[in-house]
Amino acid sequence: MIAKLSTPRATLSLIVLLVWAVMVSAMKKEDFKTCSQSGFCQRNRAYADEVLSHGNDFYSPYTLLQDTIQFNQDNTKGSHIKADIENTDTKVIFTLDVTLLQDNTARVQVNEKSPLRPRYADHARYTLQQDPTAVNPLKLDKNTKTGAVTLTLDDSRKLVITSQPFKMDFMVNDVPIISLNDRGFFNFEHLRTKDTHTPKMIKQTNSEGVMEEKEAESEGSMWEETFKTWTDPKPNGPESIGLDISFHGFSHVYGIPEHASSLSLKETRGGDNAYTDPYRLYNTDVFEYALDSPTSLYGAVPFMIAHRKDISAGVFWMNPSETWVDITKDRSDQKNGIHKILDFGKKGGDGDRTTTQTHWISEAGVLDLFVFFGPTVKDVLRQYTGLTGAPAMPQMFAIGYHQCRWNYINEKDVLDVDSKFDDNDFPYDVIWLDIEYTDEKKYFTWDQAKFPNPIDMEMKLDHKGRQLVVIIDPHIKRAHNYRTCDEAIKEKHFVQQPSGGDYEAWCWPGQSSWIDFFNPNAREWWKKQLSFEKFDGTRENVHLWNDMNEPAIFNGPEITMQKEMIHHDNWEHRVLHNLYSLLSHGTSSDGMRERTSIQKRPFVLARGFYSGVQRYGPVWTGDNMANWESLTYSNPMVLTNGMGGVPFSGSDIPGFFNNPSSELLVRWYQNGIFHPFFRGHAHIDTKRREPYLVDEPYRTITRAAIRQRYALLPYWYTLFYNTYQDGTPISRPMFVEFPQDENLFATEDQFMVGEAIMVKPVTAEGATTTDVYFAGDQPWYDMETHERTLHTGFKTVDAPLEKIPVYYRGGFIIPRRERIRRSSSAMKLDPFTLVIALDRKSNAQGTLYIDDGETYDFQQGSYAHTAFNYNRGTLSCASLHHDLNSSSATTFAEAMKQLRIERIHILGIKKTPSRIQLVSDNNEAHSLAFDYDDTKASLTIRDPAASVTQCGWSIVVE
Ligand code: NBV
Repeated sequence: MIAKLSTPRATLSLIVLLVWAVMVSAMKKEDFKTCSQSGFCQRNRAYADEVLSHGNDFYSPYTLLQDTIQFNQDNTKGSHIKADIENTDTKVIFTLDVTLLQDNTARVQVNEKSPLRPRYADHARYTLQQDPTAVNPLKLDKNTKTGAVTLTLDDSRKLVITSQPFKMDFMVNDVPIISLNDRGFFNFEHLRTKDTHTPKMIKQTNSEGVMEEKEAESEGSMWEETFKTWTDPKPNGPESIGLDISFHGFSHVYGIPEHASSLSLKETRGGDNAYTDPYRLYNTDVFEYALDSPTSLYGAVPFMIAHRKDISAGVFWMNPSETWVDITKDRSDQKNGIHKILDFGKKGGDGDRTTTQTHWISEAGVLDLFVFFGPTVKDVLRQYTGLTGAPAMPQMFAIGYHQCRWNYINEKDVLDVDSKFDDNDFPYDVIWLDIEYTDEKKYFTWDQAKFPNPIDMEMKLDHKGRQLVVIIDPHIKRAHNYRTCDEAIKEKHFVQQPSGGDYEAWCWPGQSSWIDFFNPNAREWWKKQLSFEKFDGTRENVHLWNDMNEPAIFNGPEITMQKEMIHHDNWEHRVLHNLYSLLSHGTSSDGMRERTSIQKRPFVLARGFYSGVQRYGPVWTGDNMANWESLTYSNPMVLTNGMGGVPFSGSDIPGFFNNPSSELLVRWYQNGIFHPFFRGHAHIDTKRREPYLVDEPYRTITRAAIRQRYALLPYWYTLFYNTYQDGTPISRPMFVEFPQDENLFATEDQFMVGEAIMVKPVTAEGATTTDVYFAGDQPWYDMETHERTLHTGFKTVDAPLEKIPVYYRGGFIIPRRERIRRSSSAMKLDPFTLVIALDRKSNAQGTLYIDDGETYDFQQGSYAHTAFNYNRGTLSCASLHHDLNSSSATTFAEAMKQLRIERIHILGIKKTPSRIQLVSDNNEAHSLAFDYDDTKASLTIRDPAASVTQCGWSIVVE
């Protein structure tokens, strides 16, 4: 590498890289805070310990003041229950505001009534898609004796607010499923000044046996905090919020990405195989991140789902400051008497007796919590994405294969790689440029020597229907005569230091400043930078990648921004850290959409993320390693993203750092084709590893895997449309489809893609067999051989290198496109193959969604959404269009009517049919050719030529 870097500029790059590498390669877990090193986390854990040490004698000091309770009913705006809460120890008053929202959701907000200065409460404006719609309770009761307030949502759901001590129970059929402050950990640190603060003292016996009083350890971190060489001045003193949330009768909780941890979250304070630290949510760039760890990573979504056989529920702790979540499991919770009421004895086993207790701790802001009643996992995800926004519908190319590397070095390199995909018959859609394409990491510029004619290069790609993604990071090089920097300085678009002046620190370009995405002017300006006029050398087939947006800062504490830095409106970085990622991503995504007169659905990949990210684009699991463990963890990580309302994600294939073996490369591709975001990527120091470079037989096997992804694009696209409508993850945990099967509640090495496909990726080196769990009581069909399995439970199946254990689920119809093409755009008019995987009663159903694959016309009705139904030997279809007779629907269906079914496989059909006929809508019938394979009980109907956009026909198998 050194030999190639001969110019002064290249030398600077090398120095930056080396400095960074030296700094971070020494970096281990000890370079990131543990809870005990994070003052507010330590204080809240200590508070919880103290509460627990008092056992049943403890009473939370927070009391709802009964005479302040107000019920503001408004038939248009819904109703609010408002009341004051007093901390009876400190006499500080807080405001409580409880609202019931549409779709079985409740919101609980607590703020200080008269804070010394406002606390940051403006997060909802960025996090939520729009103001939630409040509704009125069916009934409101106030118990005059106890002061308890009961809000009745409907026949089965209630919310009970207890006043002394303050507690809230969310009840289903009169049994609490979720409780707040059940254990009394609620702790709202009011704003104060150092002069008026009375430190907490503890009594201790000194070495001479004399009792003395000294300041509690927790006092040490209130006004200033040091970590390694960093001192956080904490000008506002303590301002954290802690609350316990119990999930009664639930032994499994999921979500709160991003961690390299298990799907079913682990305990963090004692218990089997427990972590010792809470799960942390604080966007950070952790070099060579550890697996099986609760340490924070690039993204933070404080949303958790609890699931048990009969019900699922969830909570969203809407707070963008640094947050920690402790999880413990109480295996003998009898407190609420729920075990007497619920019928646990039967099949549930011990799992159901467990209450998962969580403790949420945020550094600043206000308490703003949503509770989702479910009752299914899919309901909870719909309720959450109903608030934080529907996952964006991507362009079709976005779900094809992406080829990335740090870096394709020049135009020739890009075009060479592009043509080698064709020469080797590998389909792909997008090629990517990492940071080296720029002139000295000055974003929005090109290195003229390496990329003299980017537009030409892009046109050549476009000619083949392919796209280019370029990286743009949120740090801007401090350089003279660099327009972007000059303008940002002049117009004050950078984050500021507390003492005034632009914040400056060290990142890829050397000395840099960070765009303040909280400043509306900076956002508008940033969007303009993405326009064709400003971003020279880009055209319509160029898309975006926002890396390092945690934000990552080489010489910042924990590789990020000092918390005392100042954003627009004078807010400290501390109060909004995790939102920075969301705003940078969102602004780029808006800018990309606005740059064409006919708006296209933007494609922007980001690394840092926060709740609401699903509105803007995909994320990935960051800088993983090319090893088997990282491949294994890519599955719970992607599944957890889905459970966190972030359906569009994937991992770097086949591992970012280091060189993979050919076997690992193959297995990673075979796994990666079943993750929504499908991209190959590599660190600059690794050997070239485009999938066509690997030796035989690996090359052929990898090609087959990528082709399998392309064949299933119609199914994937339909799933993306489904998640756009209701937030259901695309690659989803098994239990989402089989919610009653407790064997699956912690399953993370096998998953569903949609409702109809089950994958058991092979993630072990040298494996030639694997154990697959066949769930439910319907048949499964091997995707490759079409062989049927009627087995229920575990079964060992052959899984030699060329085999991906993947199965169609009986009862479903899966649309495919089987013509081999070089990219998704070339498949646009290809006919479909339908796979009809029959259930035990010989029925099946499925859907297909089609639109133009790029614009927003689908929102005006230009799409076809077709339901296929195979019942008693007849296949028919019907439109699911929301406005079937609208002109946009009929025009689209007419224009696309040539999209036909060219083949049908019916799997699990017991005997050879005597005749198969296509009956058209005017009742004309003609016979269709077919083949029947009695060893596999599978039938193939040849070229029925039925339209997928215009129904009315039926295919009758006699
Ligand atoms: O831009 C360089 C890399 C990028 O390839 C990778 O995907 C990002 O996650 N980037 C991080 C910067 C530093 C990598 C060590």
